[in-house]
Amino acid sequence: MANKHIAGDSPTREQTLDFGQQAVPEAAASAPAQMADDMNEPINADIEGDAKQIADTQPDAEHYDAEQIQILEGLEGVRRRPGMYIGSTGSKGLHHLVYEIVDNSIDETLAGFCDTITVTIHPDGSVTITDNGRGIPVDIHAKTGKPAVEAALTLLHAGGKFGAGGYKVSGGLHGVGLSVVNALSKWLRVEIHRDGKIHTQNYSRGKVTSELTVIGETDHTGTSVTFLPDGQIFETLEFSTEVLAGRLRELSFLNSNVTIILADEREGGQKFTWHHEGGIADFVAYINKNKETIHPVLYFQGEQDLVQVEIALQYNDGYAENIASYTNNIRTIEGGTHEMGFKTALTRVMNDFAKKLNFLKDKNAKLSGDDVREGLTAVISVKVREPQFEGQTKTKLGNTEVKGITDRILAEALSNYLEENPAKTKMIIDKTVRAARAREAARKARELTRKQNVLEKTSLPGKLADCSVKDPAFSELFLVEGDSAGGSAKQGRDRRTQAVLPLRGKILNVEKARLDRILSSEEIKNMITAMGTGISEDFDISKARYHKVIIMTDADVDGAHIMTLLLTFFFRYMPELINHGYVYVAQPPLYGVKPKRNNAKEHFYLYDDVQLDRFFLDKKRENYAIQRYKGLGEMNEDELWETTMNPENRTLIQVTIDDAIYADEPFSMLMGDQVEPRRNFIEANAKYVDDIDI
Ligand code: 0RA
Repeated sequence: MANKHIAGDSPTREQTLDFGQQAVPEAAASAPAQMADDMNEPINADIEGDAKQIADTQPDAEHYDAEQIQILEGLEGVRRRPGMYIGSTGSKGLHHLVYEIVDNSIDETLAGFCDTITVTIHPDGSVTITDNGRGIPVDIHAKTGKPAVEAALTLLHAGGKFGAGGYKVSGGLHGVGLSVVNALSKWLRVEIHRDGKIHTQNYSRGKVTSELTVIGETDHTGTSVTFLPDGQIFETLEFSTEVLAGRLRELSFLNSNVTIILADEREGGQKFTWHHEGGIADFVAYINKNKETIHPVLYFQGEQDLVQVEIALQYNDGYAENIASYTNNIRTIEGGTHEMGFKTALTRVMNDFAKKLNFLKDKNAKLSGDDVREGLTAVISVKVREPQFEGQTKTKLGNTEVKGITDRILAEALSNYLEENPAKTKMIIDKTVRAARAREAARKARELTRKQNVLEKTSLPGKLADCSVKDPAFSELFLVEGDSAGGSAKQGRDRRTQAVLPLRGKILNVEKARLDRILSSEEIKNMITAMGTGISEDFDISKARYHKVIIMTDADVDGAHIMTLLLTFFFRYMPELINHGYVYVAQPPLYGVKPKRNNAKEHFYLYDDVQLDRFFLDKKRENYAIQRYKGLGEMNEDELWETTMNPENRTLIQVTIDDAIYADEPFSMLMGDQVEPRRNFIEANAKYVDDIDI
């Protein structure tokens, strides 16, 4: 499974089909996708805060590092280096501000004091987060002599509830969230209902602009924070309902006792309410909603040594594995000890039952981990007091004790369930045994392909027009829809660096076939051989013959379909190719525009209607000849080169996987059996298509 995640800002959602693609200028596109942003860099929040403390710790050259200087400088440091605290100053960082405040409210939920959180996007671009928790304390904080709320909002170290027990949610910022949001806001207003009174205070760019004041009486408790992100800091100030909804919905699944409301008060904005009594069991049902499932969602929970474990799982009749794990509500993309415990227990229990029920005739036969996870959708959510996050993107749980605890809790509960539900157990075990057989067949098929390649030595497919340079870093492979466009591409390309492989018609729908059948498809075999990487378990990124694989299809429904099929194939069987930033989508223009006057040499290529309208803002339409391209095949080789292939002019969209479980959604939706969601999705996303004929 695609389990890695490429950092960076949210993709421009307007661009073609939404798989989390990013339009990148060519210069940026040639660098490998940047992994791991620095938002998870540990910020040493345990330093008790002030200059004195740091001075006491004998600052040698090594310890007196940038982070400590940041804390000395306080919120000025946050404003100077915002990326260190919120990852980026683009769209992703902007939305992170909201999550920081919401995390504090969720802490109140986890502590048992808050059951409703409302996020409101106002027309002026500010956002309010309201909760009905205890309210941020307003009494004077002994150490600083300031009201606790003011300390929390103006001192970098003072935000969290350190030592207060409970499970801290904020993974990246260790409770400094409130002050960081304050530092990065043009203005911020906090309103606290507590001890029968309404208290309020205002700030600007991290500094107090009005003292804490009582403005009225109240009969309830809670906190409301309103802030306007600072235009001096952020490149974009526009909140996306879709992006916020994704995280808030996720939080409502992970915390079954809270109701989360998102109200977009901007023009045409919508209002959403999420409450999932079923928690992560509902989450699994949601992920599987477009799939044929073979039993109801199973939900297990347990606690040991203050580690709380919740697991929900359900098999569907497909072949993909979808496991999402969380620690203290933070998605652990890289997995870790909770996932390891889950997988170990699942494999062991399934093997026990397969043996006991005589499904494994051969005494030595065994189900592998992949076998028991085929078609499995699972969500694992653990709550840990002192989470240790490791790995490249600090999204891998490191606490060793969690492995055994998760293993024990799942093994016991799952065994009980299987014991008590023999009919369902038979269906599940039968599926895993069939997976094992198919995997064996696929292994043989792969071996055969490999042997054939070795035997045939000149193994590159005949349809491939290869490039002459051998360095993959400078080599590009165009996968082109249809033989006619493929012909033009072969003629028009830069033969030194650009290879072309035409693909005829529609490639096999990999969502509905297992690897052995997929490997019998000629188009797919050609592609794998041309790429050089191998596939699935044999995949080896270091063997990639091209560091850019560019899908070039028409901007119509057929083209979108072929593109989806190809992306699905990469996503399922070569996810590393996407994670390394090697996969791109070419953007052929929709219009060619030329001045009508004689001898006019210049011409312009425009990629959508918006660009066309902009082009004519200061020009007269009647002076220009506008050509609307219907497909790649309609362009001659020079046009195809100029508009779509020439690195100096072209626009490529880099394909990224922001989040595997959600990335999976459009794939199964488009490729799966149910027609209705597919049509809705295409209609919603393929805006540029005139003639939708689904
Ligand atoms: C510190 C201590 C307590 C609550 C909070 C902070 C708190 C912070 C935020 C931020 C948004 N909503 C919030 N709600 C609460 C505990 C106070 C007590 O013991 O009564």
